[in-house]
Amino acid sequence: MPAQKEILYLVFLALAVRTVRLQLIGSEDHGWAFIWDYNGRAEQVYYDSMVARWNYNTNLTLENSLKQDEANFIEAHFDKQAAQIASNFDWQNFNNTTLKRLFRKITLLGTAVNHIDQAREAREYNNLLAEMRLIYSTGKVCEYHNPSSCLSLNPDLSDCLANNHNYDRLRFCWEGWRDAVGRKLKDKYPRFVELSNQAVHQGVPNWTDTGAYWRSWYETADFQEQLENLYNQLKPLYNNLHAYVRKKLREQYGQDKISATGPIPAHLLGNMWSQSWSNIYDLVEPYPGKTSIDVTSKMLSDGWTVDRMFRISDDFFKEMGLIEMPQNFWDNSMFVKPADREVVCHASAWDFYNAHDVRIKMCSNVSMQDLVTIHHEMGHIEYYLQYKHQPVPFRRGGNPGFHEAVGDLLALSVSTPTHLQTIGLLDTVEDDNESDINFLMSMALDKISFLPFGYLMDQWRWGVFNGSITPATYNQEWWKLRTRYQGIVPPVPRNNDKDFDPGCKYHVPANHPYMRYFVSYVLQFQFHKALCETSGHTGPLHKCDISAGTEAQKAAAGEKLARMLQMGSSQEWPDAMEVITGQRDMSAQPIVDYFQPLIDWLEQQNQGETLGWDDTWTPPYDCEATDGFTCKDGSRCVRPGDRCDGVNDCADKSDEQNCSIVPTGPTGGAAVSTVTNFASTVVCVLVALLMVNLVP
Ligand code: BJ2
Ligand code: ZN
Repeated sequence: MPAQKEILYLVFLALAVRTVRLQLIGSEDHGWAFIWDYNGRAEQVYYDSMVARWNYNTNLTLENSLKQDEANFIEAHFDKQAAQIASNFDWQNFNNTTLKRLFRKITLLGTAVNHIDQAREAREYNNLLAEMRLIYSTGKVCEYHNPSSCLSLNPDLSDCLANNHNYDRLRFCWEGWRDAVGRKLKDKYPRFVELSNQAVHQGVPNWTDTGAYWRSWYETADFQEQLENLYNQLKPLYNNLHAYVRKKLREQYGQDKISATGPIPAHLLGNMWSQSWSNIYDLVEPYPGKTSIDVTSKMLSDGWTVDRMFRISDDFFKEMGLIEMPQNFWDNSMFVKPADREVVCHASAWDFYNAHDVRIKMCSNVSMQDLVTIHHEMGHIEYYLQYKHQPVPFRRGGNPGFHEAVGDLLALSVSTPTHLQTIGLLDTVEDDNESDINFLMSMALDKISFLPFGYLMDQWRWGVFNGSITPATYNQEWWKLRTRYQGIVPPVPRNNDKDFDPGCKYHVPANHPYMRYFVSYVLQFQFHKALCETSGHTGPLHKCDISAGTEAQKAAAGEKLARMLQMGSSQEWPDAMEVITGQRDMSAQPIVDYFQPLIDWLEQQNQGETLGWDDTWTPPYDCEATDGFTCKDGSRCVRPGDRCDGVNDCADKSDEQNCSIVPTGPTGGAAVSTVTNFASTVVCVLVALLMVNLVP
C-alpha cells in the first residue's frame, strides 16, 4: 500500500475512533465516503492476496505457501480494521438501504479475521487449513505389488473409477484414496473445527457455530426447513433412478455382490464420491442402438483439445449476448495439469477483485464431463465480470447457490442433442421417445444422482460444527448419512478409529461450504425453465436450448440473465430470482417437470423392484483376494491400510509382524499410499516456524 494512502487511512481511522467516543457517525454522506475509500483499498488488498493464493495453488512450494500466509494475514487484518471503523457509524439507523446493507456486510466478519487478537490461534487455524489442503492435493495411492508406481487423484484415480468395470480394481482405487488421504486428515480436523467455531462465535456471538455462520449467507429464516421440503419432493426421483441402476449393476457384477434390496457398493458408480454417475452410462443405457449421449469418445476421435473446449464454452456465453472472456483470462489461466510441479488440481474460478483479472485453474481432460465443468467455472467468471461495477461487499452471488447455478444453467442447453449436433459432437439426432429417454438418463446420471450427496455433505458438517457429531463418531455418522440419503455402502468395512472418509472430498479439507451445490441444482432448473420461456421455447423442457430461438429471443434471455448477474448480492436473493423467474421462492417443480418422461419410464422399469434399501446390508468381500490380511488366528480380516501401521488390529498382533516383507509407503500402510515427501516437509517446516513464532 503506498505510504501516502496509508497515512490518509490512519487519519481517517483516528478521526473515526475519536468520534465514536463522543457519538456514532450518523452522516450518510460520510458513510458513502467511507465505503468508496474502503472499496479502493479492499480491491488492492484482495488483489494482492488472490495473487499469492494463485501462485501457491498453481505451484505448491514452501516459499509460495509462506507468501500466501503473509497475504492472508494482511487481508484478515484489513478486514478487521475495516469492520472496526464501520462499527463507528450509526449504520443501523441509515435510511439508504443499500448503504445499510454495505455496512452490515463489512461489519460481519469472516472466520479467520476474528482470530487476529489471538495471533497464535490465527496462525494455527491457517496452518491447519494449509496442511489439510496440501495433504489432499498431493495424496497418492501406490500399487500394492509395485509401490514405486503411484496414482494421483487427477487423472489416475478418477480415470480408474470412471473407466473400468473390474470390481476389485475399482475397490483398490476407492479404498486406496481413503487410506492415503482420510487417515492423514483425521487428527487435524477436530482442532480445525474448534478454532473455526471459536472465531465465528467471537465475531458475532449470535452465531453459535460455523454452520450457523454459513447458513446466514442465505438470509432465509427457515432455510433448513425449505431445504428439507425440496429434498423430500425430489427423493422419489432419486429412489427410482437408484433402483434401476442397482438392477443394471446386478446384471454387470453379479447378484452375490449386489443385493436387490440393499444399498449399492459405493465404488461402482463411476465416481470417487458416487456424486455423479455419468461414467456408468454404458452400463445403464436404456436403448442401446438409439442416439447415445456418450460424446467423450467422439471428442477423442475427432481430436478435440482442451483449448477448444474452453473456446466452445466462451462462444456460448457470447452467443447469448453475455460478456466474453477477456484476453487476460486466456493469458493467465491454467487449463491443464503442469508436468513439472504439484498444483491443486480441483477445478476453480478466480476473481482477483480488480474488475479485470479473472482466471480458471483446472487440470482439464478431453471429456464431456470436463466440458460441463468448464461451463460451470466460466459461469462463475461471467458473474464476476457482470458485477464488477458493484462495491466489493456486493461482488457475490444473490446467494451462494446462485453463483453455482450460472454455468450449469447454460450447460443444460449445451448438453441437448440438438445443440451437441451444432457443435459437431453428435452426427445424428433421432427425434423419438427412445432417444429422448437415453438423453434424459444421461442427464439424470449427473443431476439426480447428485441431489442426496449435495444435501448430505453439509448435514454432516453442520452436525460437526454444532457438536452433535463428535470426533469419535465422525466416520460412523458420515456413513449413516451416505447410506440413508444416497443408498450406498462402503465396499469394504471401515475402521472408524482410523478412517476419516469425509476428508476425502475436497471441500472438507479445503473448507468450502457445500449446500450451495444442492441449492444450485434446484435453481438451475428454475432459471432454465424461465429462460426457455423467454427464448420462445415450446414443448418439453428437456428439449430446450436457449440459444435456438431468433436473435431477438436469444438476446432477451441473455439480457434477463445479465440483469440478475449484475445485481450481485446488492439485494436479497428473492429480488434477484424475480428478475429471471418472475417469482420469489425456490421450487423443485421445474426439475421434476424436466425429468417427468424419465420418471414415468423408470416407474415402468422398476415394477417388481424394491424402491429404497435395507440400511443393514453390507457387501461380501474375500479378504485375501482384496489385498486384505487374515489374522493368523483367523479371527478377522485386516485391510491393507491397517497392516504394519504400528497399531495391533489382530488380537494375536500378527498384522504387525513380518512387516519388512510387506511393501510399505511412509505411512506403513501395506497397499496404500503416501503424501509426497514434499508435503511432509512443508508441514514440518510450517509447524517448526509456528513453534518459534517466525511466521508473521
Ligand atoms: C469443480 C467445482 C468449485 C466450484 C471450486 C472449489 C471450491 C469453490 C470455486 C469458487 C467459485 C466462487 C466443484 C462443481 C459441482 C459440484 C462440485 C464438486 N469447483 N470453487 N472460487 N463442484 O464451485 O467451482 O471455484 O466464486 O465461489 O467443486 O463436488 O465437484
Ligand atoms: Zn462452482
